Amino acid sequence: MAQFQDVSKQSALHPKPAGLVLQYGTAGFRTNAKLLDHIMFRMGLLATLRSKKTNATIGVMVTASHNPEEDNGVKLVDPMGEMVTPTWEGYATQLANAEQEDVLAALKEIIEKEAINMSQEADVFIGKDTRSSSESLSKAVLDGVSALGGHNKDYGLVTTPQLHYMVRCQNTQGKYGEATVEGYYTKFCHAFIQLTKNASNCTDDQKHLSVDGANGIGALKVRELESHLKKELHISLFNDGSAGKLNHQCGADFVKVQQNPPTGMTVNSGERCCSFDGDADRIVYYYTDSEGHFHLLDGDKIATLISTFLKELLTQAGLDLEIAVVQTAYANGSSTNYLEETMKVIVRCTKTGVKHLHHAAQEFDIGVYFEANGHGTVLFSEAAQEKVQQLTEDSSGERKRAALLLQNTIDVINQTVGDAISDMLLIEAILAIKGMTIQQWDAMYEDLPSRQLKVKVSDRRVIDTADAERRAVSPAGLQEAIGALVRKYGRARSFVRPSGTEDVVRVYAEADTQESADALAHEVSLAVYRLAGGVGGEPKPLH
Ligand code: 16G
Ligand code: MG
Repeated sequence: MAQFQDVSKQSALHPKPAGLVLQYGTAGFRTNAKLLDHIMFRMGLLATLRSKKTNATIGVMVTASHNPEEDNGVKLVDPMGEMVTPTWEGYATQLANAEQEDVLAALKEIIEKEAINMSQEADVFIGKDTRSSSESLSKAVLDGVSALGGHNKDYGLVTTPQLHYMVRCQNTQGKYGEATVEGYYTKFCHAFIQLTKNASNCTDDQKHLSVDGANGIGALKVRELESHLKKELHISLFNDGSAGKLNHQCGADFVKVQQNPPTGMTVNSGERCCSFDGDADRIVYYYTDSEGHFHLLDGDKIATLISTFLKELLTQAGLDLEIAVVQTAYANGSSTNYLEETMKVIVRCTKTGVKHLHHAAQEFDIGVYFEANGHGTVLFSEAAQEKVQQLTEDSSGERKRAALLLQNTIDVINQTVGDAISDMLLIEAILAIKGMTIQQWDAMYEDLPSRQLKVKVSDRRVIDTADAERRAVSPAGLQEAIGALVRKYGRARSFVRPSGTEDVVRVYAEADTQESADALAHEVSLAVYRLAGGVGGEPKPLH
């Protein structure tokens, strides 16, 4: 077929470095940008096949999120705006690793296995972050799409969640919103303004928020967003990309891991601040108190605020809907305890990675999911959304008010994936409606001090975990060693897991004091080093 000749010709222009092996991991492919040209081309091919297979628009996002500027990456987005399925992740890895002369065979194998009708039309949406390498890498994706005769729409610079949103809008014939950047702002800002209308005694001071844009795409998009907010939110934007380097000592990942404010930002005592990550799918909040202490409000605190708000609204609306919070092993023990014991909501724990949380959240009427690192959103089942909609029509008084608030809350949330912009609008609306300060929000529960470290080992796959990564089942003796160390400290917990994005083993520890959490993390790191084949001379845990 002529189609395949084009693939061969184009593929030769995007050669694979011989012997290079990469894996479609938790967040797609991610590595140094110089190694990714052939991957991008091939993901253009694969997205086109996926589109033919599903008879729907597929998304391809070029970004390496919070990684350094030199890296890049790519992720496929399925028709409803969710992560691509595990089977296709497998195809992505196979196609990416086929040697140059085997690309066509690898492609045909997928076509055959999936019984793809090649005369079916294909549509692919493409987006990219602000990295200097993103421009040419996204062109390579476009080459892949056109080599198989697919149509494309290039959104250019967008956040990852914006691209997910576009894909969903397109495949639901506008039911979810309009598949344009303007449509995105219109939908979310309209819902935000409807929500904050109810916050009559919110002062101008309370409407102020400092945002750290991580010198990335989120900063550009916050600028665009501002004009749609009608002064309901006053944003001071820092790390807007004009001077600093992407993700360098700033952004949500830096703030969460270092437990410090970003550089490049003025953090006035008591003021509400937040940080986005490099592709704006994560957000964390923080402030410093009058003594200069830093207070982080991470994904766990965000999930707690949102689920409390939703639960109150459900009670006021008299709606009997099941609400659950989905977390990972990284969730602070205090948050889990508070949610279960005080809030009385169902709590589920899944493996790290958005797709696992998303999947678990789909099992409830309302599933609030957040990773401690600030990635998260809320999913509402079709039935739940219909019940809320019905109630806005059938009720009056307090019940109607609650139903309307619920409906606007549904509309301010990007249900496709965690979204820093949409999460920020939701959090700001909740604080305004409840007349709550960031200090009051922070005081809902007190985090247990925690520490995260990473250890280099010769092969991190020797670590195998169970029970949503909370227990190490191999290598032999490691879990026992962790257990013995944990017992030395008060209210302590620790687990280890191989990273899905870096060649390291991650260590997490929490305990009743920072000193204990630090000591425990250090001791567990040494145990990993000893039992799992640590490398690099003197065992030195890396931050
Ligand atoms: C990726 C995941 C994130 C997870 C992180 C863990 C997605 C979209 N992103 O960034 O959810 O927390 O990996 O990284 O799934 P790690 O395996 O290196 O600890
Ligand atoms: Mg990200």
